[in-house]
Amino acid sequence: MATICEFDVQSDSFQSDPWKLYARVHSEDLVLKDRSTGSFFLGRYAQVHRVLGSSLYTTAPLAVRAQPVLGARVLAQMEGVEHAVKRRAVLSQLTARRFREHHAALLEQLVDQLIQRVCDRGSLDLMRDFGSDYSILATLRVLGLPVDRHDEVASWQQGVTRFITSLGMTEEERDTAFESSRCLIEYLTPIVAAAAEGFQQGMVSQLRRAQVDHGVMSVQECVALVMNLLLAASEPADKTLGYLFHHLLSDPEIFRRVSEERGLLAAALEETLRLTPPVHLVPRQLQSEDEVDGVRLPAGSSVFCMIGAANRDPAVYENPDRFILPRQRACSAQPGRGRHLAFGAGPHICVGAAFSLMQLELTANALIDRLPGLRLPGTYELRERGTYTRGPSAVHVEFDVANPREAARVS
Ligand code: 2IO
Repeated sequence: MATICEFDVQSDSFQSDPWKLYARVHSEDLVLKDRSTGSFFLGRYAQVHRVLGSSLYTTAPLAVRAQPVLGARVLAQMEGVEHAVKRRAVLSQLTARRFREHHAALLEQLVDQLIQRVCDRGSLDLMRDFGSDYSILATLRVLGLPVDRHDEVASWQQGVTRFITSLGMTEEERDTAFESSRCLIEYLTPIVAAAAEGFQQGMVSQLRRAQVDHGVMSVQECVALVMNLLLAASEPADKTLGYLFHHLLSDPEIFRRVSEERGLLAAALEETLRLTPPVHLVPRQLQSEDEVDGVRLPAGSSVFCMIGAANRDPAVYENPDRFILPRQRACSAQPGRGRHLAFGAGPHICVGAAFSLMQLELTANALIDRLPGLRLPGTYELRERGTYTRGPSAVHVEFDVANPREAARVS
């Protein structure tokens, strides 16, 4: 039987090191309850897997978190036929074939361009000098959106994401988020409206022309969907890449194996997502009273799934805090067969999961190729930030520069 334990989700101690409390959730079988909001936080794998797969727990929180800043409902708020049809429209744009034929070469080019800027330096911060531009530019390219105003788009996108992933905001922060939202909607609306015309190939055009229900989506619905994709694709991308290289380079033997046998990268990515998922919290609302391992949760409760905790559940993963390559899948008796929950689970499982893995694998491969002798500096220590979404604040790396002058001239 689990025990309720009160905590403060906004406290410095939780935000600076959630892992400590996650471990206690498992060792003491705790259901956490936030002191100021009364929201419940569940962290055991089986609990999270069940909540995400159960219609008792709805995505109603997104009506307050996402809809106001996106201007219409996001995919995860939809159900039944509407959900199936729109999800399929998005999925049809995110296949392995489309990746190979439409996106792989462009993404290679983008990574090349971004590395060009730094490859004569011998050291860089993967987050600041690569990841932040990469995550927005790669997303814009995949969506077929213009890249010329990427800095503004990135900052609007961040404002909107901050609202969606907030755990309490000041009046001023809310105003900034809504201002970002207005700017992003104003920027995207004419692009989306024009996208249906002609025979344009980009993903936004394809979505705009997709037949949903008995017609096409309204411009507003399509803008919301594009914003949904924009932030869901870019917010976790640099964080996952940063963590991947942190884990690989922290153990030079693992990095050597992966560099020599690139087939291992896919497993390294999965293990990265398990051990350090970029999205830590997934919100749900309980429709009618429920019991979780003996603890009664009242109808209407706000419930957060703690992905970072569930992914380290010792009942599912041996040595859960270690990066193990390749990690054997947990026994098949487990719900979800022990697949990590970084992409969620159930009907709203991440629609971009497979595509993002292809994209990140390509990117990691290119980085390893273009930055020979990649390693962490002697004084390296991982620092992270974020509670709802979480990532490294910096990943400083060093690499060999064969002929610095030559490299400088080329760039
Ligand atoms: C956009 C939190 C970055 C999603 C969200 C309102 C819905 C959904 C997620 C992820 C990541 C974002 N939720 N992506 O947790 O699309």
